[in-house]
Amino acid sequence: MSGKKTATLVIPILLGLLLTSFSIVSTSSTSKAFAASSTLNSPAVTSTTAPTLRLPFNGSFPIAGDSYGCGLHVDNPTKYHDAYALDFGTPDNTQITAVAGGIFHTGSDGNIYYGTYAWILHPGGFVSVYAHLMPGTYRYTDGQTVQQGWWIANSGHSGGVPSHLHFSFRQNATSIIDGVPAIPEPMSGYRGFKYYGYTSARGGAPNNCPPIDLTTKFNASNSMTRQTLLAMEFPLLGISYRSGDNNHPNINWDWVNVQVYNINNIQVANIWNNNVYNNIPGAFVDYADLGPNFPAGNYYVHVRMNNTLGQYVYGINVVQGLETFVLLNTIQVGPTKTIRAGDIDNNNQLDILDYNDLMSCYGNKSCNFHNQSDLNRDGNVDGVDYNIWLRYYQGY
Ligand SMILES: [Ca+2]
Ligand SMILES: [Ca+2]
Ligand SMILES: [Zn+2]
Repeated sequence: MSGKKTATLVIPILLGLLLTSFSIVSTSSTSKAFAASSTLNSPAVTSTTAPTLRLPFNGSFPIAGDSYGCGLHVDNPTKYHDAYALDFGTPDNTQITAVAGGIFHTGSDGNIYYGTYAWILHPGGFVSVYAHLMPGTYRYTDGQTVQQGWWIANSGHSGGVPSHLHFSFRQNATSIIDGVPAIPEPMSGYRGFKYYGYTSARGGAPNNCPPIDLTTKFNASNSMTRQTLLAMEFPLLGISYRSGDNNHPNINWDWVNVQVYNINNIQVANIWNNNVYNNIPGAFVDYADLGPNFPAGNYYVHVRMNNTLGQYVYGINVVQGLETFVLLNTIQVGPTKTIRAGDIDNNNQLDILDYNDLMSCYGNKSCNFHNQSDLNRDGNVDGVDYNIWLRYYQGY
């Protein structure tokens, strides 16, 4: 797709930002061929016990409006481990059911504001929590084994709250008082219940806290697929809900390649996918499907999106049948991974050739790389894109 390029430096006169130095890098032409379909090599490892979750009730209910991720379900590991808690709008005395099999426990709080609650310890170090239950409706006693979908208690409004079910899920847990928050998705096949808000896994940033969707109902008898997902958010400079940024990119999707490696450095998945811009996190979002039988364990990935440099992310604990969040770097610049776009010729190097490509399009001149050079995706290649490119080039 791209022809040979010459390393000619076009000097811009723009906006007071100056290029300080360039190292001239010679590049060989690389193939830009990519497939739109997913491919997955079967990992030669046996499957492990892990939850594929079912919604914690019978019937069909929406998310409740009385709490939302922007502050109420705080990501505080010493407190509730409830960063990804969900509130469901269940009227009093709705049948509450086990999201997966395990050992049933009861509880009633003094100071954790759960009211009457139940929790279940699941195989593999998972705990599910069901709070604000109707007192006196437990159907099992401490230590009894329950299976997925069994009716464990009735919903209520204990703990001084409006009627709803507060549900949370934790991993690396042995009881109600330890573990870390886990995203309870997919659950009855659903994902994307809501944006979980103010959590470290999503950058810890205040977000725009949009009104929550109170109308979509989630049906517990929806078919459950045993699907293991890698969730990723790709934030790009100049594109977000923040003022001054473009929140309506004119090309609102892009391709992503995710290569998954096990601890022996063997590639176990190589997935080509599309991400889509979502203006709630203000980032391009992708869910890469690892298939139905992907073994739980520790992996690392190499992630690359069109126009961005590939990067490695280590220490990803994949749970079979759940969504695992691959921490890239969300809306705020964080101490972790940083997306670096601006690789306009898409050869996985950020250098003078990309700069020249952008300059060849500058001012919407006729060129070969207009869309790739329009870094904030507003249709124009101008000083905004030039400045964004410089920030990427300099590593912000
Ligand atoms: Ca390049
Ligand atoms: Ca632009
Ligand atoms: Zn809640």
